[in-house]
Amino acid sequence: MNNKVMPIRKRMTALLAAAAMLAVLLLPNSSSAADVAFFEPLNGTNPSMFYTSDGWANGADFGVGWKAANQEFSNGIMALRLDNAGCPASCSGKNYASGEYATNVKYGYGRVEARMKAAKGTGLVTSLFTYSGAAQGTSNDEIDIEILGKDTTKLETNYFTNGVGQHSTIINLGFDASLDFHDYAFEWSPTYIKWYVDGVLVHTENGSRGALPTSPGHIMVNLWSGAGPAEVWTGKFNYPGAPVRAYYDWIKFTPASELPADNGTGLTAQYYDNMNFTSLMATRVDATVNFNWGYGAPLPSMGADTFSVRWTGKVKPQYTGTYTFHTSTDDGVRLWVNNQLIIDKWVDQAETEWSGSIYLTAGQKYDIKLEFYDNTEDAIAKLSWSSASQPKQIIPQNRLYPN
Ligand SMILES: [Ca+2]
Ligand SMILES: [Ca+2]
Ligand SMILES: [Ca+2]
Repeated sequence: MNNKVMPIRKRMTALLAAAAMLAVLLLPNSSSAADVAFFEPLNGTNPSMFYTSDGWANGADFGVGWKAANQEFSNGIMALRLDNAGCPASCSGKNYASGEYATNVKYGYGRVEARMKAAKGTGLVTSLFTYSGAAQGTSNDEIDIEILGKDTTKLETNYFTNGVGQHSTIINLGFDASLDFHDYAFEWSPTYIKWYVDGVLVHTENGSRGALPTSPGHIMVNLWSGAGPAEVWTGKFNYPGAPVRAYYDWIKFTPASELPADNGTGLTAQYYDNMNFTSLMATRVDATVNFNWGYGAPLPSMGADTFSVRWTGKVKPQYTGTYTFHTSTDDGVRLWVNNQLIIDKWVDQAETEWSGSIYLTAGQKYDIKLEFYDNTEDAIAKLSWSSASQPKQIIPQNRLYPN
């Protein structure tokens, strides 16, 4: 993609202009960086931590004005709604209105994550990003995840350092981000930015394309339509006649101090051509266990039925407490954590979720072993976790170790 238009920067430049008179109102006490983990479940507005953009607009690249009324909460999900109600008169002069939500304070090095479902439609952008604003003597720093509505099977990564961008990369997701919720994350350190989708590392920047950001940023999400110069990038938005929405289940931040010092790479996977762990065909490292092979075979060298897979290695939890591990498999499954068998459903079954719980201590590595077989037809194997502190998600690569 020849995406050399960088509407975010322009938007933010415009934001700065607006902020000149609105900063006190919009971004109270926003100058200090936070190094505190949070998990925001998005059950409702949380003004102690987040602000909702309201009553202003960005620059010419944006077809929307921000309105608090365009943020909705229902059943633990936040929707940002793009519509044309009252526009342009009550939409800051724009043809459309939409929603934006951002942390009150800035966050430094660490991992920014959200579970979200993107809006589909040419011209739309669904985002998760950090934004520093200008500091004394510098311009904006920014790290982006953007899903363009014109092709929701792709993700665009980007970063800006002192206002300098041109670091865009297009990632093929392998799914349609507008159909289901998925986990999106980026991890920011002095030496790299790593982007993750459903826990799997999909892109790394190490500064070779230009210095990495150094300024802490607000963690932000928004839905907007491109306008003017941005249409080269977003495509031209035509309002479909009804509101469109981007959905967010949760937003999470983990400071670098609470991330694994040794980022995990996944689990060791042994693929067997029989259901009983005989006839080993391949050994490899799988970043996560999140497979739906359908009626197909996991490897070209194997049959599509009567096979088994054993994943082994270590898992390192972020939190101390009782973790629940969830398997979703077709067919049989057994899971050991810390050498305790916590799921034992070694039977033919259509895709079924099972769970088992165990108490774990943050930062410790525990043995984990997952066994799986497919008899006939569909073959599915997924491994998730959850806890009081941990939103349910596919166990991410950075917390799995092959040995
Ligand atoms: Ca939620
Ligand atoms: Ca099969
Ligand atoms: Ca099956």
